[in-house]
Amino acid sequence: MDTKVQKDSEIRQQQRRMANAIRALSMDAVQKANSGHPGLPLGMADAVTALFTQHLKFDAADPYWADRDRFILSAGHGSMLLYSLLYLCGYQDMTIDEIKNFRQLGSKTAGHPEYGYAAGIEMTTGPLGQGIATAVGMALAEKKMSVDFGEKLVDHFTYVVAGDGCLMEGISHEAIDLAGHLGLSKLIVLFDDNGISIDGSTDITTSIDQLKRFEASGWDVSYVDGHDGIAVASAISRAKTTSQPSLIACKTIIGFGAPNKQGTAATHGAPLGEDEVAEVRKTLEWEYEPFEIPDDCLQSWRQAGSRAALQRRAWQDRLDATDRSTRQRFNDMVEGALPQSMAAEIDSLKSEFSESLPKLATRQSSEKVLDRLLQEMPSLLSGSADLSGSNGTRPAAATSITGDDFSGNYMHYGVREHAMAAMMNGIALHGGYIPLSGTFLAFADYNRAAIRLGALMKKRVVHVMTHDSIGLGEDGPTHQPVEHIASLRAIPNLTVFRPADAVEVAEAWQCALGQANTPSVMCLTRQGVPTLRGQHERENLTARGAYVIREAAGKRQATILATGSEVAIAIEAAERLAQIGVQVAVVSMPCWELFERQDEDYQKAVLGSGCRVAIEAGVRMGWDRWLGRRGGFVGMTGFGASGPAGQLYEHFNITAEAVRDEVRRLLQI
Ligand SMILES: Cc1ncc(C[n+]2csc(CCOP(=O)(O)OP(=O)(O)O)c2C)c(N)n1
Ligand SMILES: [Mg+2]
Repeated sequence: MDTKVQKDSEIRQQQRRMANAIRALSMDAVQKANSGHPGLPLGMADAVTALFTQHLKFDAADPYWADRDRFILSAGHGSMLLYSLLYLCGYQDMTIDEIKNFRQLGSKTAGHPEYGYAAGIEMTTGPLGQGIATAVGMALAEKKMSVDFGEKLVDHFTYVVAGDGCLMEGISHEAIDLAGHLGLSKLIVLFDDNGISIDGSTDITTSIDQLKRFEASGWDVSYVDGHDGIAVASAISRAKTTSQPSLIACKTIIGFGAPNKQGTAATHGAPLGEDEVAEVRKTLEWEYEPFEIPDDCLQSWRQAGSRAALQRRAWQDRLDATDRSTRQRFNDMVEGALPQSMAAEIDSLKSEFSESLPKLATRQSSEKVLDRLLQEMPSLLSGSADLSGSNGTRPAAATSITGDDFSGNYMHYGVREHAMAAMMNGIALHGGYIPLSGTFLAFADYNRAAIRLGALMKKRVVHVMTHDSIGLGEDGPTHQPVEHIASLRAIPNLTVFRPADAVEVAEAWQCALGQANTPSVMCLTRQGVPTLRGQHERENLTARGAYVIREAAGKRQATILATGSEVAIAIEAAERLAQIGVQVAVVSMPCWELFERQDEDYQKAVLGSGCRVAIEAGVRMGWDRWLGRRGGFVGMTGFGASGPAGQLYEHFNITAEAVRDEVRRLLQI
């Protein structure tokens, strides 16, 4: 044997043994938990061993190093692959006990990787397709950050492991199309090309040529034997040099090493069984006890985990040597700090609005607010899914990002709401930028999967959703949201804002940007609304969630609760009631979730003890909790219709008269 062949064979043996450590931990953990997915970790062990031991730039001792490569397990069901890697590489959070507690309550090793549970889990995955789309956002953030700060500070790759399922999901198409268009060359996807999903062979559901699909989207593509670590490593080496994002299809056998089950869907999502686990040990010549990793193998892995320690220190030196103001800006952006000037900007906008009393659509006042904020905050990254003008997310201060120039602060996401929302999560997860972007509220369901994940991961992302009711008029029922606000309010850890006027819009932006651990939805009107807050107040009243915007002249007999464009109608109703001697207060409720956080005394004082009527141009669902025992509701009970907005409000009886009559009915007067 010549020396090269001999060396290759030694490397192969060592890499296979390291990969087998992943296989053993994964199958043993799944077996012990008596649930989980061994197929993917067994199948992809060789490929990820090549990635983690030869390419991935990370230091297990400093898992949050800003310039680390990101690794996203888009196929989240294969979570034991990630947990094994983190343990083997020496991440402190991931102990062998955590591995033994796979899928148990309170462990860091949840069924699917959960962001925030352990360092090294870069995002929550499980809903297929989300990982790859989110990774595109991370790669975009990396690219922009490296343009803004230079490659000395920012120069890392984003790696993804995606399976057949992730690539079948429609969201993957939006994401790969945009990644190819922007030429995000530091995005590298390892496709676990095993031809198996839960129902069996993928032959039964697809005959697509993934390489051609990616190629047509502007990607560099290659195809390797996923069990040949050397081939995978060299494919990655090559992928790193291209000017396009890269797909490396790794042909693998699901459940590799399980002699009776490999290559079948039986290994996808069930324990292999004690007998088969014993057979795997024989096949792989892995003679160790469950959860036992021999010292030599563990040491090789730990070395891989600290491979980049010197690189990290050199990076730290470069950061330390950077001029003070750039360094400060870099650190602030990575930490997500807001400039101190933001509060003053919001205050001055509020004061201007209160003085000039504009009659603007809230999407327009939002545009004015964003114009100011984008100038003040280099960390804001705005955008829209092809509705820039409609959403008001592209004010004069915005400049577009293109494939040739990433210095701008505005992303044209194209008509890709699913991927846009996922990418926004990726931008927030990467750190550096605070993403905000828009579409119509009626299409919020397209974003919903990612909004939910963002809420679960506690990331600051602002979804601007305009045309927020029948008030949009002639575009008709397909475009008129009815149930959307209610359904968004149902998502935990999501704040849904529906500001009533320009002043509340400015306040809502301050609230949304001020919450580092919560995504927000900004529901904004297409139609003009009057400015109701004519008296400038420094306090951010929207931060209370709800407040009395018009007090009753005498003893309060009833309370009208309203949001957004219906607050003005509520005030009109209150005035009509006052004319007939009925004293009611009007409460503006721009954000239920923030109101929930107020103490009981405040809530009681705002809601009043008498009867209540709510008005919102949406469905009633959810409102009863604020209405108490005697409550009425004025809103929608079905889909909208096409017609001028004013006529629609009359047609659906969302009027001051309807509110007045409802109050009279409840008060029996
Ligand atoms: C959006 C979504 N739909 C369905 C599922 C349920 N599910 C989990 S894994 C899987 C099959 C995935 O196949 P593949 O990606 O090829 O994984 P492999 O079986 O090769 O490990 C399905 C349908 C999911 N997790 N997310
Ligand atoms: Mg598969």
